[in-house]
Parts: sequence; structure tokens; C-alpha cells
Amino acid sequence: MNRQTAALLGASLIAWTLGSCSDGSSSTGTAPVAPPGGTPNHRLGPSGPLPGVEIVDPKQRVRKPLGGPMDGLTPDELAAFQRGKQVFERRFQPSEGLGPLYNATSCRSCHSKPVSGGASDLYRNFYVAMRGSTSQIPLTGLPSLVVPAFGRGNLFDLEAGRNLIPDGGGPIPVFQAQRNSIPIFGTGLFEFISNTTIIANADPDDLDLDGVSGRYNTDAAGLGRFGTKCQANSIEIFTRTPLNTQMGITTLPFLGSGGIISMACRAAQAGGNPNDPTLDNDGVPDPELEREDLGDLIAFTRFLAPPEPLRPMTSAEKRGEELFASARCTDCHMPSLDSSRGPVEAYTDLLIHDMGPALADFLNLGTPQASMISNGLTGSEWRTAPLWGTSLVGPWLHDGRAETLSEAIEMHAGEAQTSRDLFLALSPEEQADLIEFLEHL
Ligand code: HEC
Ligand code: HEC
Ligand SMILES: [Ca+2]
Ligand SMILES: [Ca+2]
Ligand SMILES: [Ca+2]
Repeated sequence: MNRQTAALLGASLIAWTLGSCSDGSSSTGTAPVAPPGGTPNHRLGPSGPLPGVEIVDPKQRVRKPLGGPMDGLTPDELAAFQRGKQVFERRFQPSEGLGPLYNATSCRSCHSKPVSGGASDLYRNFYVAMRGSTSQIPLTGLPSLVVPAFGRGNLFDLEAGRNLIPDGGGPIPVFQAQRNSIPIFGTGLFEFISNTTIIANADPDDLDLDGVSGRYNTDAAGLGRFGTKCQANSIEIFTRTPLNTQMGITTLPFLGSGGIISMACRAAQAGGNPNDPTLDNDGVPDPELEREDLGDLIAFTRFLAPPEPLRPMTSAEKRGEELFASARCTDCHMPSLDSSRGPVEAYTDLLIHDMGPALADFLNLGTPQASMISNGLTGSEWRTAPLWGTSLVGPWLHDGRAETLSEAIEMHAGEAQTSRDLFLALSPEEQADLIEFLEHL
């Protein structure tokens, strides 16, 4: 099969996974149809043929190697996944379009711990910055909110420039915050979870008065699932964006608005139209990545298998699981969400929650669900971090400030205050059991 056919097949396989709304009609809440041959539960079935890293725990249980494909893929999907892995690991050169401004030369640069698709240590942190805290307008001379550390003209000096980002000369308030990489194992499954499923758990006005008021976020295309503030609707958007903002690699849309997930198409906001090409002025003709390669890269993220929990559970882990529920961690870290590919056991509700002033970054990304008790800003809100495989990918929290799982829990506040206090009220042995439960995920 030649590359062109493969890309077209890629396009059609991606089409069945998504609720298309290119005619502008609403398909809100319509779950995508289950793919032919898809397994009802992604954790069952034979392990994928690709080698990954075997992880053995102290009790000698073995996890399915991380970094391989999901179960139940067709041969064409598998081939696209394998080619996409190479694009994910490709180190771009300036002659291939890297830059003019960039933070890294490959996706893998930031998603490598412990294997391709994972997270990274603090040294890979980057900055997001904008004028004022609500504008979502990048600084002068920058193509996006991501502040590139490297590139032509030394615009931004890593050593000196971080707190003094130049902005066209005038002293204007610049809001900036750090981001630490998050893993993308299993992330593709979030596209198979319908809007209805996500919205059902939202309680933006806290009508049940339990102190937890999670709400959904949206981008120009629809209801968000991806990113630390649920600020992006589709994998395609969260592939073309880092290509451009982290690496300076320009692309044409693959499916564009045809790839929007089960949502009414809305008027696109400035710069957020999924049908827009990305462009730059580095002298390398745009687009800098071929359509086939982009489709393969999207397939890699879409089909990367989720981490598998260690089984059988020990009695300490079972006790920890009960404490995880009684400390009300499950209010936000919901053990499972239904999807058209079976249950997604990611321990998230895909909603954003106010986590208190200490974790706030005061950057407002996306347009959140309306609420009577919170304003339209997401400056202190974060997506409930998925906890599957979490012990394999620290440091934790959006900027990597927590060095251990316990620290991450102790830093919970805002809507999670009660839950955190319940955790702290546990005996040391009980806390240890709860952490062991997290480590088994
Ligand atoms: C400079 C580091 C860096 C590079 C390079 C990078 N990423 Fe990321 N990635 C991150 C960080 C940090 C986040 C979380 C961003 C946020 O939403 O705050 C992220 C989030 C993601 C997500 C969303 C995961 C989720 O759970 O919602 C996807 C998908 C993703 N990256 C794919 C890619 C792809 C594909 C590439 C290459 C084109 C890439 N990344 C390059 C740092 C990086
Ligand atoms: C009100 C919702 C809420 C509750 C309740 C909650 N969490 Fe979280 N949790 C979050 C959010 C949101 C984040 C991401 C915060 C950030 O990145 O700054 C998070 C992050 C985490 C992380 C770090 C994961 C990572 O990838 O960085 C761990 C571990 C965690 N929570 C465990 C727990 C445990 C254990 C409990 C119960 C004691 C709990 N959480 C209760 C919302 C909640
Ligand atoms: Ca370029
Ligand atoms: Ca509530
Ligand atoms: Ca170019």
C-alpha cells in the first residue's frame, strides 16, 4: 500500500471515530459509533506487537509494556500508529522547517519518560505568557501563548529573559506560568467519550452543596478534553498546535472542523479555527509536514495504549482503593467514564475545578461552562489530572511542583479542600495504603 492510500485510509478510519459536523448541524452528545472489531474493554485482549518498556513492581507483578498500541486495531490502524511513532520521535532540522522559534526539536523531547508518549522532568518546563490575564493574546512577536526558548534572533534569552519578556517596548502586565509535560498514554480514548457523558458529571453551580463544582471547558471547536485546563477539543488540534508552538512546524488541517468531537460547530474564535493552516516566515515553504505524516502522527496519539494497572491487587491496594473513595477523591478522579471503545479507566471527570489560589496561574484559557458561583475565568481551574499510570511519570501537578504523590495531594485546595483534609486525617498506615493504590494504577 502506498503512502497516499495509507493516509486516505487514515482519514477514513479517523472519520468513523468522530462525530463530524461539517454541515454545521448539532450532534451534541452523540457518542461516536463503536469501531468494527473494537474491543469492549481496552484492557482486555492480547498485548500489542510493539516492544515497549516492561515495568516490574516490588511484588514482581509486570505491567504490559508502555508505549505500544491499543488493543483491537486494524492492520491499517496499526501501520499508521507505527509510522506515527517515527514522526513523534523525528528530530526536525531548520532545513525541514524547525523554528524560527522553538522549545524542542521533537515531540519526544518532552514526552519521553519513561518511553515515547510519556512526560518529562522539570528541565523541559516551558512558559505560557499573555498580556493581561484574560486576553488570550500572545506577546508581540510571538505566534502563540507558548514562549519559545530558542530560535532565530535570540528573541528570548533562557537565562535573562524569562521574567522580562520583551513586548514591543511598552510596560504592560505580562502574566506567565510554567508547564510540565504530561503523559499521553491512553489520551486518545478521551475522544471516544461523548459530550453527554462529560456534561452529566458537571455541577457548575454546586447544586448538591458538596463543595465540588466541576464544569466543562470549551475551545473554538467544542467541548474540551485535552490539556491541563481542558482547553482543546480534539487530538488533531492538540497535535497541530504543539507542532507549531513548540517546534515551529507548520501544517494544513487534516480533518479540520470535520474532526470536531460530537459537538455543534460554533463560530470559530480568532486564531482558533481548526480549518486554518499554520504559517511562518522561516523561508521553508509551508506546510512543513506532509499530510500523510500529520495523519500518522495523529494516529499515534489516538491509538497509544493506556497504562495497565498492576494485577492482582494486594490487600493494601484494596484498602487504599476504599480510602480513595471515602476521602472523596472519586468526586473528581472518577474511576471510569463510558466511551464507545468501552470503559476508560483514567480516574478523571474531564472537568475543570478551582484548586485554590496557591495552584492558580491566573491564565484564562478556553471558555468555560457558565456558572452562578464562578466567573468566566479559568485562572485557578485545572482539569482533574488523569491518574492512570501516574506513579510512572512524576513530577506532578501542572508545573511539576510536587515531587511525590503525597505532596501533590497535600497541595490540593479549593474544591478539593475537604478531600485533602480527609486524606490528612488518615493514619500514616492508611495514607500509605492510599498511595500504594495510586502506584498500582
Ligand atoms: C516543550 C515540551 C513539549 C513538546 C515539544 C510537546 N509537548 Fe505535548 N505537552 C506538553 C505539555 C507541558 C503539555 C500540557 C500542556 C497544557 O495543557 O498545559 C502537553 C500536552 C500534550 C497533549 C494533551 C494530553 C492530554 O492529556 O490532554 C498532547 C496530545 C500532546 N501534548 C501531544 C504532543 C505532540 C503530538 C507533540 C509534537 C508535535 C508535543 N506534544 C510536543 C509539552 C510538550
Ligand atoms: C475537586 C476535585 C479533586 C479532588 C476531590 C481530588 N483531586 Fe486530585 N487533582 C485534581 C486536579 C484538578 C488536579 C490537577 C491540579 C494541577 O495540575 O495543578 C489533581 C491532581 C492530582 C494528582 C497529581 C497528578 C498529576 O498527574 O500531576 C494526584 C496524585 C491526585 N490529584 C490525587 C488525589 C487524591 C489521592 C485525592 C483524594 C485525597 C484527590 N486527588 C482529590 C482534582 C481533584
Ligand atoms: Ca517552521
Ligand atoms: Ca457539587
Ligand atoms: Ca515555513
